[in-house]
Amino acid sequence: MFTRHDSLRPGYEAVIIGAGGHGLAAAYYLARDHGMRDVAVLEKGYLGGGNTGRNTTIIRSNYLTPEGVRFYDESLRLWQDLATDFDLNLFYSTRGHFTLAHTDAAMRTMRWRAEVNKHLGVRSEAVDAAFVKRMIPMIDLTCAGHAPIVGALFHEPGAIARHDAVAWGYGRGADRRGVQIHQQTEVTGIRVKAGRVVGVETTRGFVATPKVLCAVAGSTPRILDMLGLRTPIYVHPLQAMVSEPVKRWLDPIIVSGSLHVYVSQSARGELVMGASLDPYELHQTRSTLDFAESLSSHMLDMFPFLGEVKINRQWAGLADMSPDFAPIMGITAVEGFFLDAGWGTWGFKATPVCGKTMSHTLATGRNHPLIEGFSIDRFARYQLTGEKGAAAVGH
Ligand code: FAD
Ligand code: PYC
Repeated sequence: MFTRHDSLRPGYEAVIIGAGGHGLAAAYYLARDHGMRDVAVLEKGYLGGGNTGRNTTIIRSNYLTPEGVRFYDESLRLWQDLATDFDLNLFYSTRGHFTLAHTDAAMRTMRWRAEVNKHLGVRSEAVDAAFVKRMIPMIDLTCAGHAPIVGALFHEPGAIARHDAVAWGYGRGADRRGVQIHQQTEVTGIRVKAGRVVGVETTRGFVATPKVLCAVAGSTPRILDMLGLRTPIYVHPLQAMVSEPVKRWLDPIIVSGSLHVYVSQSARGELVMGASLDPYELHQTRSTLDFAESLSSHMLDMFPFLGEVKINRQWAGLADMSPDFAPIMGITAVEGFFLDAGWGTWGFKATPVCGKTMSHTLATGRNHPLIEGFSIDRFARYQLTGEKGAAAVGH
C-alpha cells in the first residue's frame, strides 16, 4: 500500500514524529488541504503499531465540557466521509453507546452530560433501567446483586470502526500525495537554535526541518525531555482483551464506570472488552492475569450466560494521561515544535479532527480555534478542561 523510500532526504518542510493515526492524519490533511507535500512521517516501529492498533475503537461525542463536545462532534462528522475519501472499508458501524449508571450520583452526571450534549446538538439522552433492558435484553439489570443498574446515558451516534484500516487509509492517502513515511526510523534528538527547531536526529542520521509535530502518545515525555519541555502527562498501561467469536447478540456499546468494564461486539463476533488503567505508572506493554480476572468477573456480573466463552487475546498500550483528561495540543514555547498529546484512553475517535486541526496549526503557525481549550498553557493558568466524568471508563 505504501511507497518504499530507501533513504531520507536531507531536509523536509515538516517532520511528523509517529505514524499512528494522529501523525498520519496530520500528514494527510497537510498534503490534501494545505498543499504541504514535502513532509516526512518518522516511525520507530511500524505504521499503526502503537495505540492506534491497540485500541478498542469506540467513537462518540458524548463528552462533558463544551470544548470537548464540539471537538469530538466535529470528529464524528469527519468520520462519516472517511471511507469514501480513502476508498477503503473502515467497517464504521453505528451501534449506540450506553454509559450505565448504578447510583443516583452517577445518574446525575448522566443527566448533566445529556444536557450539555443536547445544548450543542449532540444526540444523548438520560434513560431509565427499563429502556436499557429493552435495548440490551441479555443484560442482568441487578448485576448479580452487586450494583443494580438504575439508568444510563444513551448516545445514539456511538460507533466502532476498524482501527488499523484507519491508519492504512490515512497513510496511503498521504503517501499518494507525496508524503514520505519512514518506518523503523526513531527520532533520538531534536535540534533547536535560538529557540527555534532546526531539525531532528534519527537512527538514520540528521534531518533538517523548521517544523516538527510530536504525535507519539505514550512516548511523549521522552520526546519532550529532548527539548527540556514539561507537561503534566503521566504514562499508564491500558489493557484490553478479546473473546473468541460468538453469534451476534450485542448491538450497542456498553460502558460501566462502576464495574470498570466496557464491551462491544465486532463484525467478526468477538467481544472487545476493556477496563480502567493499570493503577501505576509504567512504560511497558505487558498483560496481567489480574486484569483478565477482574474484567471477566465484572462482565459476568452483567452477562452471566458468558461463563463458557473463551478469551482469545490480551494486550496493552501506553496511555499518555493528562490531569484533566483532555488533550494537550498546539504550539509550544519552542518555535516550530507542535504537540498532539495527552490522548490517554480517548484519542482514537479524535483521529480525523486531530489531523484537521493539527495540520492547520502546523501550516499557519496558529492554534486552530477548535483546540484553544487544549493548549499547554492552561495548566499554568489553572484553567483546566475537566473531562474526567466523560473521558472513558472510571479511571
Ligand atoms: P499512537 O498510535 O500510539 O502512535 C504513536 C507512534 O509514535 C507509535 O507508532 C510509536 O511507535 C511512535 N513513536 C514513539 N516514539 C517515537 C520516536 N522517538 N520516533 C519515532 N516514532 C516514535 N481511544 C478511543 O477514542 N476509543 C477507544 O475505545 C480507545 N480504547 C483504547 C484501548 C486501549 C487498550 C488503548 C491502549 C487506548 C485506547 N484508546 C481509545 C486511546 C487511543 O488508542 C489513543 O489515544 C490513540 O490511538 C493515539 O493515537 P496516536 O496516533 O496519537 O498514537
Ligand atoms: O474513549 O470511549 C472511549 C474509550 C472507551 C474505552 C477506552 N476508551
